[in-house]
Amino acid sequence: MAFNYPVARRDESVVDDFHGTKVTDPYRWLEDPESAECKEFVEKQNAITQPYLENFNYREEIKSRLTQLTNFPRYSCPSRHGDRYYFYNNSGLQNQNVLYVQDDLHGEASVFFDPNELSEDGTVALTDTEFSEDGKTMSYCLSKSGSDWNTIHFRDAETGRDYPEVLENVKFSPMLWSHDNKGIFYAIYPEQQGKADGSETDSTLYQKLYYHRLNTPQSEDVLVAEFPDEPRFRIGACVSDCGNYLIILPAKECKDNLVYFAEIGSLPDGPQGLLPLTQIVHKLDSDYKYVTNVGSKCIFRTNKDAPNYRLVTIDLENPNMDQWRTLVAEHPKDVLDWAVLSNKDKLVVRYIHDVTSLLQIRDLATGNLITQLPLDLGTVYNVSANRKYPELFFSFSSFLTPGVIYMCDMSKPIIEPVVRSYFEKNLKDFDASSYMTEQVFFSSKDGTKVPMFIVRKKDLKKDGSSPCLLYGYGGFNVSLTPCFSVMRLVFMQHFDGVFVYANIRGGGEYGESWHNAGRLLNKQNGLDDFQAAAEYLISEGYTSSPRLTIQGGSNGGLLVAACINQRPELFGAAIAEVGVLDLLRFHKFTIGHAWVSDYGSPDDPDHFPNLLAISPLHNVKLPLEEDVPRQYPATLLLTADHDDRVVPLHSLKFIAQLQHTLRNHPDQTNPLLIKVETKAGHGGGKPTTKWIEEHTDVLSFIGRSLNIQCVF
Ligand code: X99
Repeated sequence: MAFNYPVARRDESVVDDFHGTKVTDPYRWLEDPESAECKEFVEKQNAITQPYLENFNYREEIKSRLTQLTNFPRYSCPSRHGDRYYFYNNSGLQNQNVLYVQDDLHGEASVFFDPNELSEDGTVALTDTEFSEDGKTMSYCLSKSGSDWNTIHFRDAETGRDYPEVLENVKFSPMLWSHDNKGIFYAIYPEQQGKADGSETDSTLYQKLYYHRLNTPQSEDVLVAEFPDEPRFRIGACVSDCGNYLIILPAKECKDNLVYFAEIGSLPDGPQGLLPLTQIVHKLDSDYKYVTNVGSKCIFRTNKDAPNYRLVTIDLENPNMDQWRTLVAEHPKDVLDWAVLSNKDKLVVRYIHDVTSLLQIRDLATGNLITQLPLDLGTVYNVSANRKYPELFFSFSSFLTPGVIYMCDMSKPIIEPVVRSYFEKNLKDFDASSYMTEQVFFSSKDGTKVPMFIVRKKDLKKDGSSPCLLYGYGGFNVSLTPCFSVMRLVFMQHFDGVFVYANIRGGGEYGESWHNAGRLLNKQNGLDDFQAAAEYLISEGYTSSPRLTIQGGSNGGLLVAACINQRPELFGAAIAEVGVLDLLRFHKFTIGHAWVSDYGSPDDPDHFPNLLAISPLHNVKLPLEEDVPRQYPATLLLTADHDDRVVPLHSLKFIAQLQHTLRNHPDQTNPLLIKVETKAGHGGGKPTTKWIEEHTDVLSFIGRSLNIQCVF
């Protein structure tokens, strides 16, 4: 099939000089999403991609099967505020989860907040809620079209009525009630010139922390903390469990933060201006998260001198580092992922152990282990705990388990999880018992053992004939732990496919050292791991190159795109979603400047050569080696017009470069396509209809490109 790709103008006059190396950027004009030329480019690309995706023979079957399998009720953990319990539910195909309220855990639940009423197409999402201490008021964030921009609103929990004020310019903000129930601390960015709906690319700088009094206009809000000398700081914060302290945790990049605190408990009328801050962590060299406190003694989770993380007690009245006390020491192998307080004095601690969750209950005073809860292999992905109440809820899921909510009574002498609800025990026409998950540890290029999950039919023929979907991320200390996905079930059942998660370096699966081994000048290690994962799957007969698809999003989109440049012959198809693909310009747009902790900075002469060597946009070349006909795998890029996390220009410039390089290459019969979704962003808040549509596209692309005979 010949593809008549749109011709994109190349402006060879745009040349940057990086430390003496000249780099041409011919598609700089694609960086302006408002220009007519850029809009026309997007339209023309969508116009060739859409028919390709729609003309797959099994598209309708795929879509109806995805819809059918998605249609089961899903719940969140309940949480108690005041005298009532709140939880989210999705009846199956609702675009957005609905927040319900009930008077007791067994009582009738009624709708408290239904985001589906906020828009016809489900593109307005409820992204965060916080209740005041007395449970009387809920503050909540709304975001439109998947943007990171939010507005904050307030609702009276008893009457269900909203307060009049709306807080604007909110992004990456905490939302923290003062314990007098009178208002919240939250963070804003300065008003932007021009558009500020998530379709713009302006750098996000100069965040400030404010205090807002309930039932007053935003214009009267009080500035409580700012760092004018540090424009890149994002101001994380917590109000301590006792209500006495505001703990401020500024971060410049995607790792490491400082710690400051201010006393707020003794301010009778709330903050009146900038709070006097006491700094207790002075260097940006480790992560610190507030867990809880007893008086002035605060417990933090940190990787300071503990790459697998530990819990440390810091006395705010005597905060010198030599006075810090370890409460729970670092485990030699398992990563202490988070800790929360439940029922006065019980710490609930999640560890990552060989990429699955362990859940432990520990004593607040000593840190000693009380019990480890029995769990299947999978992920504890959500917990609801409260220091004031004995109920603990947590949710569990895995590759073949849609979800389970457990409850524990933490006041009992023996703590045992009891199932509160299964999302679904029997998925329609899907026999989970004929599938299995195995974890293997393959050797990467440098001999490092890398874990990977392989999910497959028990009676898989290991003759290389199976389609395989290999997924990775590999960055930012993020761990890919088992989770449930209807798209992957459809791939396994109807494409006779194997689904794989590769836990490559750069992630957080084995703590800071695993992250460090795949970031900055080590970034290539993660790419090598992913390619070694593919080679393992092929050599063990799980699949073969023409049947193998690689997929990743965001940093994982970079992974996929870099891998097709480096090993085009190794993969049959590639799907790079919302990827970071221009590693010489990423830091100039929205929050991109925060990613230099993983990528390094193009402005740094030590990092520039590494970025140039990896950057997908700068490494597209004709795959001609040893006179063997070669081509790029069938490639689909996905992005969206309101993605203000990774702006769409990355994908636009990369597809232009791919098509330019390969359009006249006679061996390139595989398609090189992009789809730009509208009224959508980086992924958060995406309505169910759009997820189903997107997964239909992904499966149709794989099916059609790899010529898969689906079984329905
Ligand atoms: C970020 O860029 C972080 C963005 N972010 C915040 C939030 O800084 O989402 C923040 C503060 C408070 C609330 C919510 C947020 N991240 C997160 C990286 C990966 C991450 C990201 O999105 F570290 F996990 N990337 C996109 C990195 C490259 C591609």
